[in-house]
Amino acid sequence: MRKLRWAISALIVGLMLPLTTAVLAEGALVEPTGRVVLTVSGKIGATNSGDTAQFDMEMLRALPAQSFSTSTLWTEGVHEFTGVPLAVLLEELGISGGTVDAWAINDYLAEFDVARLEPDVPIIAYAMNGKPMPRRDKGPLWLVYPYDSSDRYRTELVYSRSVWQLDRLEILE
Ligand SMILES: Nc1nc2c(c(=O)[nH]1)N[C@H]1C(S)=C(S)[C@@H](COP(=O)(O)O)O[C@H]1N2
Ligand SMILES: [Mo]
Repeated sequence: MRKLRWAISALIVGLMLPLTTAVLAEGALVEPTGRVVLTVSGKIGATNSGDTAQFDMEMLRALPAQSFSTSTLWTEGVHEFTGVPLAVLLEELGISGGTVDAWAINDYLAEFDVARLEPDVPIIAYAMNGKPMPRRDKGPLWLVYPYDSSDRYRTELVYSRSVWQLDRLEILE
């Protein structure tokens, strides 16, 4: 009985661990130690650098990850993409509504309505086939949808939101 209870507690803790991420330490965002790949600004509830939240790869990898395999308009064949769902990252920062502007290195911009985001889609992909993506292959961060899984992911709007070389998110009202 003791053992069973211990096993159940261990199971519960095990299930909860992925929810309490290593990124938020006691409600405060940890600081990046590696190269900053993503900066979130605007109406955010957690910061680690002035008014912004900065992420290095390690911090992104510490968040709950999602993977799927799909072809894309911009790559050959089917590849596995891994990343943190945009909705998950926003939730970590205490963002539950408003608009998100996603900016690329070249100042390309796409807009998202937070309330209409799916929980797992799109992902901020940081790996393709388990490997980091260099800039020339649309990395290091690329907003990717599972295009092959449904025709609702094969629309011009979704394509236009597939921001590669993503480096900034701005949270607006
Ligand atoms: N960084 C970045 N991502 C981007 C774009 C861009 O110009 N820069 N174009 C978007 C748009 S509007 C579409 S339809 C698709 C396809 O762009 P393409 O016409 O260059 O293939 O990528 C999207 N992601
Ligand atoms: Mo487009």
